[in-house]
Amino acid sequence: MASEVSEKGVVLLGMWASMFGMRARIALEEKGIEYEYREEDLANKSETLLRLNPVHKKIPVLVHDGRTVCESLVILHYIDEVWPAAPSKLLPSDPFARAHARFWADFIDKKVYNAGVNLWKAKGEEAMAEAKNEFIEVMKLLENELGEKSYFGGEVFGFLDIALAGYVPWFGTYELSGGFSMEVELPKLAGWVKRCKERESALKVFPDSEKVNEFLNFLKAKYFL
Ligand code: GS8
Repeated sequence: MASEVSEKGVVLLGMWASMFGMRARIALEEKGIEYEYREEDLANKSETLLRLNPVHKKIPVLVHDGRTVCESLVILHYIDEVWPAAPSKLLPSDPFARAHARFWADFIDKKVYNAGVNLWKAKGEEAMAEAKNEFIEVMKLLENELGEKSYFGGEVFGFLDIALAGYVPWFGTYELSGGFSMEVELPKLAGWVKRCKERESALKVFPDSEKVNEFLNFLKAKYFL
């Protein structure tokens, strides 16, 4: 793949459909940081990826002035600490509020991904009903956390918003797989999704929903059949 990563500036190794990669890209876009984006073929990982993330061998990988940061939430923290002012902090300044945002981001990592995969994999009415209920239950907890706020960060589209935003392009696949509507089941969260999709960062980063559906069908054929 591409040439060596330069010693100066910001480079992100990602994959267009990855919720984790999208988190990092949205954070960079929200902060208005100039960066070079390198698309990885995960079926044929670049030497650069294997060298820069030898532990997990996964994207996203952020390289800043020749130094590497791995893991999407760690990358979000790093971006927020290095570029705190532009245009606002992603994490709240109050330690309690910060711990609270981290708790829910951790909840997303522990619960949302698996609940989504279970929906894609479920076969038969009973398994599907169970997966659907589990997914909605998990998302209801997030919806309660959102409450009446515009964003999880209040008026600021912050750390937790970005942690969940990576999943937004996939929500349509969960709805299609489970035969439910987020608008009906999770109306406040559906409002958040709408606001999220309208953001400039999302318009730049989110792939087309049709392309995501096609990619899911490819994954299903490869892994779930
Ligand atoms: C997860 C990254 C990940 O799973 C994070 O950054 O938050 N906890 C990590 N990346 C996937 C692509 S998205 O499904 C990946 O790089 N997979 C390659 C592989 O597993 O070989």
